[in-house]
Amino acid sequence: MKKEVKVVVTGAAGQIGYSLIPRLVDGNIFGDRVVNLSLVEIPQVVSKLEGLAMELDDSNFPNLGSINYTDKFADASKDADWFLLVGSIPRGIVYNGKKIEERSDLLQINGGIFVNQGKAIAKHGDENAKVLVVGNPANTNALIGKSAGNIPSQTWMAMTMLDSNRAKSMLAKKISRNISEIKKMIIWGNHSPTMYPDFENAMINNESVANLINDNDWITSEFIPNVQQRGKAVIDARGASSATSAAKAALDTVLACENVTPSGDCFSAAVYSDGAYDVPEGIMCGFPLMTTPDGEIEIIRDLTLSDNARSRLNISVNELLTEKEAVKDLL
Ligand code: NAX
Repeated sequence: MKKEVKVVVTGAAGQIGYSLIPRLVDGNIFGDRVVNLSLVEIPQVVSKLEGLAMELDDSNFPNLGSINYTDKFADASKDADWFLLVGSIPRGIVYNGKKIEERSDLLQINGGIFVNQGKAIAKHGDENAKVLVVGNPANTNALIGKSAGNIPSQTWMAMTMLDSNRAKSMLAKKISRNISEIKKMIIWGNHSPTMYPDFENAMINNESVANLINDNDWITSEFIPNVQQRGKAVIDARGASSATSAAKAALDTVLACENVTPSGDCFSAAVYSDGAYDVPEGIMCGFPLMTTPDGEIEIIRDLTLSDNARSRLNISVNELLTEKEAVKDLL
């Protein structure tokens, strides 16, 4: 294993970035390795990163290596091991004189950004680089980025860990168990309100969580919709989208990829579909994943989906196919 790790974070001056970046260098994610940070922002904002760099220095993190900040993604990408692509243009802002309200406009604008980032990662990133897309629409942004470069040894993912963490929290509260006991909490499909949080494969000590709950009404009328709509609920309550929990989920994803997955567990992220579970090839879909002893990220293929789960997954897959169609000129 390398003694140093280089991590690129885009959207570094945003609210997720502020919670995420210090925790990348606190020793909990990369252990003893020195963490070199390459922080990326748009030109209008990049100077603010000087303040963040000052705060990182002042925090006395023993594992903090170099800090660079730039508005040039390709420069930031050189030999990077990890890319946390948080930055994207949110819905509702005025961009090039037009208010961005439609999901299709959002897909196009962010898609253009992810084409360039995908090319730069393929050209300049480490050949085994891992890429986690957080910026929405995360699955389709990741598909665009991966398609632009397409280096098979680099791993592209879109984040669904926050949805998985939210689901675990709701299940643990319902059955008064500690959250750490819940294993195999899989999010299938798109990171959107069509996602399917799979309560049927979730386990506690080899017991099915679904059996322990034994309350189908709660599952269908509270658990599934509340996981699917949790992002909106946080926005309604806080007046801003999830930030510290999103940062924690990004860190949890990195940690899951950096460590061999314990037997009997898996982690959630969207990866490129190769036809597993009959999901059409060529979309970024949420699957159950494991990290192998040689550091590969693989889909766990031996789980069972009930008819109900399958029909919910199909809805999300169809949404991903529609999104793919909307950006086909970028692929
Ligand atoms: P903020 O608006 O606070 O920050 C985003 C930052 O990205 C801004 O500083 C902006 O200047 C920068 N940026 C935009 N385009 C960029 C580019 N091309 N290169 C570099 N930087 C760029 O948003 P924040 O709350 O931090 O959220 C960031 C993204 O995460 C949003 O797209 C949001 O929708 C998404 N989320 C995804 C989640 C997930 O589970 N996948 C959950 C949380 C969050 O909603």
